[in-house]
Amino acid sequence: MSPKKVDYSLYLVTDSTPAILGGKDLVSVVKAAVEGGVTVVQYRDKTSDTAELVQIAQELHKITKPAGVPLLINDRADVALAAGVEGVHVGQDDLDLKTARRLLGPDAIIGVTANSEEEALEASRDGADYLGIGTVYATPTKENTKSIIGTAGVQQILSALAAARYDVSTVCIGGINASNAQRVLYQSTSPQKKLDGVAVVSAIMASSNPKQAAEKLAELVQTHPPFA
Ligand code: TZP
Ligand code: MG
Repeated sequence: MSPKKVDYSLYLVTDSTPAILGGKDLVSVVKAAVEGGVTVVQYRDKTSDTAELVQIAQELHKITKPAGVPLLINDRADVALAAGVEGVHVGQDDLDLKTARRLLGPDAIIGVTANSEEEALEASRDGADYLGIGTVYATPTKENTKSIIGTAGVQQILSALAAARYDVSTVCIGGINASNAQRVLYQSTSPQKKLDGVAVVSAIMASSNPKQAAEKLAELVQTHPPFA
């Protein structure tokens, strides 16, 4: 699949749990984050029922769409379809990529979580638009993750994708914040293939000032030192 024109540089994954969101309102936080410069939003909500998911996705879409920011739904292609958003993000244990593609069509943005070279190569071969590579660093936001691969693991996956000549887009996720975002981008990049961006949950969703947090991260990812 040829790459779609999507800016993955600052990818926000939402979290509605009190531990992250605190007393804040999800829609207001996403609005602030979009104003601050996030380039993709993934609506990730493990507790709402289907009707609520569709309704909240539609609310979020009213914010993201005018800003030109793609909205993707975690796990649920049916919700993405019902809400009319741009795509879906699936993990290894979710709906398989080929089925998601059949449901959503060639123009949808479909991302897949990849923890290893094998998972990354398989998802790329099957037509993922982007890969969410991780977990980079251990994080309380998602405790039941598979192995922590560090930036060296991300780099190894990028090298394997380059060797196989896949031009799939890539972001990495897990424990990324303003103090390590540039280091993650720098250390993860392989000589043959660069990361397209970083994905964060708590660095924006748990912030008392999500707009400012997004602005800071956007500046960091856009100004990280250029490298070959
Ligand atoms: N997938 C791998 S780690 C993670 C997800 C959804 C959570 C990342 O959260 P944070 O707060 O950015 O570390
Ligand atoms: Mg999932």
